[in-house]
Amino acid sequence: MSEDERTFVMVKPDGVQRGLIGEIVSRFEERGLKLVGGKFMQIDDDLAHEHYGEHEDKPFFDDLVEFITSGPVFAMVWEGADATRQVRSMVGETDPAESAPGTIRGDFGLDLGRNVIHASDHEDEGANEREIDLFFDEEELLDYERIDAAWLYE
Ligand code: IDP
Repeated sequence: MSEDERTFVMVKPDGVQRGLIGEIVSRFEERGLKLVGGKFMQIDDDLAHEHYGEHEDKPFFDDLVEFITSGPVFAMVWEGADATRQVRSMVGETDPAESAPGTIRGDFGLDLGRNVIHASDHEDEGANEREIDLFFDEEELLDYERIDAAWLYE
């Protein structure tokens, strides 16, 4: 299993407004994942349409675009073994009401339309790379060793 798999994660406007950036970053850091990119930014209409394009025909699409463009988000790239699947398991189900306690959505959310965080879908092949490319330029992703790397992997 590749230890340099990268995945895209974003604290949504509700998570930013509720002061959850630090808590969320801590969870991934403590798990042993490596932060290789981070950007505090405002998503514009075009980027929102591109990022959520697969949901264009859904009844909630307009509300979703309005919400995700409504305030700053914190976009990140995390790296580690099986990163996409591991991050999704830490995030929980799409609906916070269905998410187990201990997951980010299960601990911090109650409503489907305010679920705090986005993470690339591990069941959608290549979604992680597509989303990283959409939000980050290659030179914004940094290559370095975590000092505890030797203790994180056998
Ligand atoms: P995901 O964020 O868990 O990958 P997706 O199915 O890709 O889930 O949906 C993208 C986002 O759209 C969700 O995180 C949620 O904010 C919103 N969403 C999904 N389904 C609904 C719905 O039925 N009503 C309102 N919002 C929804």
